[in-house]
Order: sequence, then structure tokens, then C-alpha cells
Amino acid sequence: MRFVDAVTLTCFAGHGGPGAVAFRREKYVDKGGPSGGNGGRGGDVILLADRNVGTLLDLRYRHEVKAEDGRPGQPRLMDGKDAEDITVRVPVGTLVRDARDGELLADLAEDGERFVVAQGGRGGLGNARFRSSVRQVPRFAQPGEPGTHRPITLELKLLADLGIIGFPSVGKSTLISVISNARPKIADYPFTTLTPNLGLVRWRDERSFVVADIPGLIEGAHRGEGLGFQFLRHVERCRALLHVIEVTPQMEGVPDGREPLADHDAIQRELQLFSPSLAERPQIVGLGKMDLPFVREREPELRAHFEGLGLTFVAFSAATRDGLQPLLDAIGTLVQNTPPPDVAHFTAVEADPRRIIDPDDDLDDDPHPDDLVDDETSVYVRDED
Ligand SMILES: Nc1nc2c(ncn2[C@@H]2O[C@H](COP(=O)(O)OP(=O)(O)OP(=O)(O)O)[C@@H](O)[C@H]2O)c(=O)[nH]1
Ligand SMILES: [Mg+2]
Repeated sequence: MRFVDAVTLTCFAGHGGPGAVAFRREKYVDKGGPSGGNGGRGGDVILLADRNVGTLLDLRYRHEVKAEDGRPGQPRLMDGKDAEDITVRVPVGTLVRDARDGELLADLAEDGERFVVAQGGRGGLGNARFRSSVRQVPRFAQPGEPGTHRPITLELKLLADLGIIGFPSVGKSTLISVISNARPKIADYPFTTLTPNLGLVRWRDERSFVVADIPGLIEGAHRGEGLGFQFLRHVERCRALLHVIEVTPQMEGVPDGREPLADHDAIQRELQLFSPSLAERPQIVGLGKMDLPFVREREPELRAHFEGLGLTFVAFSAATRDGLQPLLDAIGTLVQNTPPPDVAHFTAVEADPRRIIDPDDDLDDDPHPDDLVDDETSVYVRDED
């Protein structure tokens, strides 16, 4: 399955229905009073965060979402029907931006949160409302108000407390599989994980937090190299990071031998280049695969290095489960003491310009309410002296 995590689309609210121009026409009443009803309200376009929706996949082929117009007012003081609102369900964790300038409009972080993207126009008043002592026979009604429209970009950000990052094959998925309920694919080749996995970690009985296993990052990730790039945006939502490093013996003919210090620097640089606020996210360094002798050998030196930088350093083995409890305590404490990051600093995805639709481009199937007043309601106008 493709992980659709950003879409651009244009939302059009419905226009208000025009008020009617009508007069009472009764058999023995010579001059009936004005009796045009009001137009109905145009429908809104509303986004609703729904925890049962996992991706933005359903919206991928929708370039626009349009609500109906309100119905015109009717004679005999009958109001036109209000149009239904259109509710678009999106995953919890969706950020809504104006596609034209990237302005953040809403952060739908909780199940059930709603955001009105486009507001339906109010219906116009019918001529009955314009009657006054000096104007007994108003032959006009109000057009409906136009509905608003807005091109938006929806971005899905993972709602995780802790992001597990690191080069491919360092053991991120193995770790999440032993500390949480997630059961991701694990294999000894790079880029096994193609999309982020979320897992719920129970920590010290009551408390729990969500961890995300992010696909492996490589140098150049901030420019789009490798897979991790598209997921760096997701990492922004995490309160804290666990940066997993590993030691692989530098064997001849093994091109991807991991040198943990260089790896850590390289990924830190990628974070920095992608977003300075991401590089400053509180971080724990985790040295994995401690069951292997050549990893244990380097542990003291690596610990001294990272602790010297003021970072928390934990060594563990997901295979033997050694060191997992201290690791959980370290990340649990960090997550608990770190407030969620400021959404305002999140990097915006680029909007898809083809999906920013100008309402003037498709007037045909979406007439302006002004155009409706005369032809549709004039049938009710009585030809009087
Ligand atoms: N000896 C040992 N091997 C491990 C440990 N954890 C993971 N591995 C092995 O390392 C390899 C990669 O593990 P993954 O968990 O798939 O690595 P990853 O970081 O998720 O990799 P990508 O998804 O490709 O980024 C697998 O062959 C695992 O069995 C460990 O604690 N000890
Ligand atoms: Mg993986």
C-alpha cells in the first residue's frame, strides 16, 4: 500500500440560494402582498479527524470537494432548503494548510476535531422581508451570499511521542517489535521498512507512549535521497528521538560497514538541513546489538563520547533483551518531561499547483448566485400595474 501522506485539493462551499420575488395571488384579493421566501444556506465543507481513517489515500484522486448550493426561496413564504454540509474524514494528526501560501490553518490532532474549510453562503432574503410602510410592493429579493472556497494541502504527521531514527539495518524495527505491540518486517538488508510503523509501549504499568519506527535515513535524505526523506516530516511531530547506532566490523568488501560516530554525525546533519528545530529535538543515543562482542568492545568509548556531548546514552540488545529496561526508563522519562513540539515550526509540504482550482475557471457547473435570481425566481413575479 502506498502511504499517502499529503494531498492538495480545493474546497468549495455552496452558495446561498437566492430569495424569491413572489406575490400572494388569491382569487378575490386584488393586490396580494409580497410572499417570496428566503433562500437556503449553502453547504459548508468540513474536515473531521477520525481515528478510523489511517491515510489520506481516499483523497488522492479528488481534486476538489464541493458542497451544494442552498435552494432558492419559494412563493407562499416558503424558504428554500439549506444544503447539506460535506464532511471529509481525515486521519487524526492531519495538518491543514492554505495551499497558496502554506499558512497553517488547523492541526487536527484529536479524534473528533473539526475544521470548516469553506463556509456556505447565507441564503438571500425573499421580497416578503423587504416590505415596509413606504414600500408595499418590493419587486426585488436578495441574491444568496457566495460560499467561500479555499485550496488546501493536508499533511499527515504521525502522532508519536518518540521517533526511532538511524541508518538502515541498525535494528530499529527489531527494537520496536520487542518494546511495543508493533510487528514490523525485520530483515538483514537495508530499507526493509518502507513506511513508518507505530507501536504502543507500556511503561511502568499505567503509563504508555507511542513510538514510531521511521524508515532508515541516509546521507542526502534532506534532499530526498533514500526513503527516509518523506518521513522526516513525520519525525517533526515526535516529542523526542531515539537515535539508534550500531557497530559493524569494517570488513573488507563490506561497503556498508557502520562507523557509529560518523553515522550519528551524518544523520544529525540531515536533520539539521531538513529543519533546525528537528535537530534540536531532545534525543537519546541508543547503541544496539550489544550481544555482539565487537559492539561490546566499543561501548565504553562510545558512551564516553556521547555523554561528553551531554547526551543520554543507552546500550542494549533487542535480541537478548539486555538493557531494554534502562532504555525504556530513559525514553519514558524523556517523553514524559518533554512538551509536544510547536506545530508552527513544522516544515510545510509543497502544494500541488494543479489542484489549486480557481472558481472562475469552472463557472459552467457552478453558477454565481447572482445569475440565478432573475431567471429562476422571476416566474413568480406578477405583472402588475
Ligand atoms: N545480533 C543482533 N542483531 C540484531 C539485533 N537487532 C536487529 N538485528 C538484526 O539486524 C538486521 C536489521 O534489523 P531491522 O530491525 O530490520 O533494522 P532496521 O533498522 O529496521 O532497518 P531498515 O528498516 O532497513 O531501516 C536484522 O537482520 C536483525 O535481525 C540485535 O539486537 N542483535
Ligand atoms: Mg526497519
